[in-house]
Amino acid sequence: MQISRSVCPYDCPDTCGLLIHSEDNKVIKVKGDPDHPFTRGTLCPKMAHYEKTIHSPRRILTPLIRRGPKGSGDFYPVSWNDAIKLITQKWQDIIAKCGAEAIVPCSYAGTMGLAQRNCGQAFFYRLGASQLDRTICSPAKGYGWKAVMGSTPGPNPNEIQRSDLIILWGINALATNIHITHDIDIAKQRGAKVWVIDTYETTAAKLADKVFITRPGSDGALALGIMHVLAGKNLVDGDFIKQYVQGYDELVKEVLPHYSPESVSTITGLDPDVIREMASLYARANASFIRLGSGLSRYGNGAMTVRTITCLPALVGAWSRPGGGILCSTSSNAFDVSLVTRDDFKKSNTRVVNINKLGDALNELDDPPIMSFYVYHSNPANVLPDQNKVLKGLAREDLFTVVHERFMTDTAQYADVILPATTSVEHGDLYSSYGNYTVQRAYPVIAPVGEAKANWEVFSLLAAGMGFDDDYFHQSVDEMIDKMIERNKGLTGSQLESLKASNPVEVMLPDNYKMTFKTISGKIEILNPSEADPLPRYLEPYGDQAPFWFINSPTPYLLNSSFNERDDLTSRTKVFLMMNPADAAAKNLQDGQEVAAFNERGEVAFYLKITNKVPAGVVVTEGVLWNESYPGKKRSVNALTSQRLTDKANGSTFYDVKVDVKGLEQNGR
Ligand SMILES: Nc1nc2c(c(=O)[nH]1)N[C@H]1C(S)=C(S)[C@@H](COP(=O)(O)OP(=O)(O)OC[C@H]3O[C@@H](n4cnc5c(=O)[nH]c(N)nc54)[C@H](O)[C@@H]3O)O[C@H]1N2
Ligand SMILES: Nc1nc2c(c(=O)[nH]1)N[C@H]1C(S)=C(S)[C@@H](COP(=O)(O)OP(=O)(O)OC[C@H]3O[C@@H](n4cnc5c(=O)[nH]c(N)nc54)[C@H](O)[C@@H]3O)O[C@H]1N2
Ligand code: SF4
Ligand SMILES: [Mo]
Repeated sequence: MQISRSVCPYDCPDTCGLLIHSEDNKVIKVKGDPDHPFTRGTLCPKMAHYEKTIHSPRRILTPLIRRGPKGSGDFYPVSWNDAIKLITQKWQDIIAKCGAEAIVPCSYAGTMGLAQRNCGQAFFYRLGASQLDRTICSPAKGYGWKAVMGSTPGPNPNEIQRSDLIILWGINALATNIHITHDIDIAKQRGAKVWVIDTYETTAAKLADKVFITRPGSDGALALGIMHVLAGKNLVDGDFIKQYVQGYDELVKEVLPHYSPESVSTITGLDPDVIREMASLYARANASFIRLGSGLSRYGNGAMTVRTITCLPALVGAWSRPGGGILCSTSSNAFDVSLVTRDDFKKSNTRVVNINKLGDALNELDDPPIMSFYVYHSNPANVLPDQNKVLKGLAREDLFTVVHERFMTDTAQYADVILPATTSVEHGDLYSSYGNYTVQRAYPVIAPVGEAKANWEVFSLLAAGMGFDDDYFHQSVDEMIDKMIERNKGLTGSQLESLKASNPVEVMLPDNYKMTFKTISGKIEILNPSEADPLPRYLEPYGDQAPFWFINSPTPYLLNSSFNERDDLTSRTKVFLMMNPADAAAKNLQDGQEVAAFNERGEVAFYLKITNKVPAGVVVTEGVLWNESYPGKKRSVNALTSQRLTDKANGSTFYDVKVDVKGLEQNGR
């Protein structure tokens, strides 16, 4: 048996180090790497059995071509040669008739490796295809942070160990960032307190001393209410503000008077005395640390909400002490990804299609209409908002759809051509993280399963088929990774040796990084003159004309729609709709029965779970499952979500959704 180091390729802030145990070209088991500085040898339930994904009987093993009508899932196998020939001929026809912009790529984060994730961009730029604005995740969160902190790096999560008040705000850390629990435990042993601020009592509540339940989309107001009390009672750090903060006086004068605890209470649903208590405990903490999740950024006011919360540590001077601050995300910037994406291949003026609006674009875009859709490491039929529109688009008989996938997802079912994709142990890559500062290189551990090929290999074949002779398309993925490593920023000689050997390497932050504010003024910018709204204020979310907010948050057992191939995991995530007992009683609904959540965009069937963990006026479902897992097997959670965008940065608004709920007769839909 051989043990090889590798990295978890999924879209998760932890980016765990893995030890892959393999024998005879098969992965036998997968363990966490104890030498990884942040994840320290433990894994989540998904990757603890990654071998079940790698060797799943549901893997697609050969290229396939559609035989039945669109969406029927009826395919026959073909050779790679024939598949590539078919695709490139079809594209040449489309380009001749409609121009290359009629071809639209769709990718997001099936793999996070810098080379395999981003290499498709270079190909589609070179082709002159429509560009994709990949803003599905949390660009509004990034925008909010930048508006206050500029390009200041996010703090290392290990700061948590030295904090005495840890606030998990809009993050279910036990699902989406489980390894910070290690740092939280260390802090707790030293007496730290933990708060959870969420829209319902998530599993992370068990880590917390206090749980605060806010109305969806209201957190910006809550932050302003806390600031109102801090300023009013002079609980702020005046010296810090004087030296390091821009715009505190303007905030106090022009904004905070509108956000008394009483007025904020009507927005958030929290008692005014609770808001006062939050402010006084926040001020009293020596080194408060906010770990801000993305949940609250996925609203029509998401960027402004994050911007407002990001101001909080400045008022109490938390940045100046070890363990204090706020972490939105990290970025080591050690590698230059433009070596992979090749922005210089971009043809000027090619149109840009927003990923969140593909539902409309696939059906309605004109001049030229979308005639071909190429999907790789993404599952748009399940993960994009407004599923009914997306599926209607994918069902167009005149749309030529190619899906490069490992499994028969709801997207692959609608393909004209399916190409089999590798898992991360079958290809090489270079990884960095958005939740810590570790970087790592991974080499292939086993040969590709079946005839699977990695993203880079497929783009090389497509480039050859299209007659592109640029040197770029003739290199190997190892050469591309070598180039990124050669041109690294900030790695030492011994770190480079370590990277070569596939060891996890922690990029070091400068000593005074937390107090070096990389903004135009050099200060924390509560007042940012380059913003249309120079000061933060509360904006309302969109909502819908329906009675219940619809929170659709992650489960620990899936990662977006990945891992749906695993019965051992999907059997643990039965698709519940959680509802407060009073709301269920008012609607005469029983625990366990089938219900439908519905709004103007669609209807989805769930099993009802009546629970006090969810407040009145809110319903919750966890996980994005394939359609087959929902009662009725027709639609999944995103049939209810909307294509509307965030206030800034064109982000998704997955949680800014309302629904009504009705009982369903068993099997009587
Ligand atoms: N197990 C697992 N891990 C994952 C993922 C997964 O699907 N499963 N997804 C990965 C990806 S792509 C991402 S981007 C990250 C995202 O991970 P997080 O940053 O944790 O963000 P979300 O999962 O969107 O939402 C987190 C929490 O926000 C809460 N929330 C929703 N609206 C509000 C609000 O208005 N106010 C407050 N205070 N809370 C609110 C939700 O109830 C949820 O508990 O996780 C990654 N990790
Ligand atoms: N309702 C709702 N919807 C959401 C969210 C939510 O919280 N609620 N979260 C949103 C967020 S934050 C995000 S980031 C998006 C994520 O959306 P996506 O990035 O589309 O993520 P996944 O659902 O994980 O789908 C990735 C697919 O890539 C395939 N894959 C994995 N590795 C490879 C590879 O190397 N090559 C190829 N070709 N394929 C590969 C996998 O088999 C999988 O089917 O979803 C969004 N959708
Ligand atoms: S999904 Fe996240 S927690 Fe699980 S192994 Fe991967 S990086 Fe670690
Ligand atoms: Mo995401």
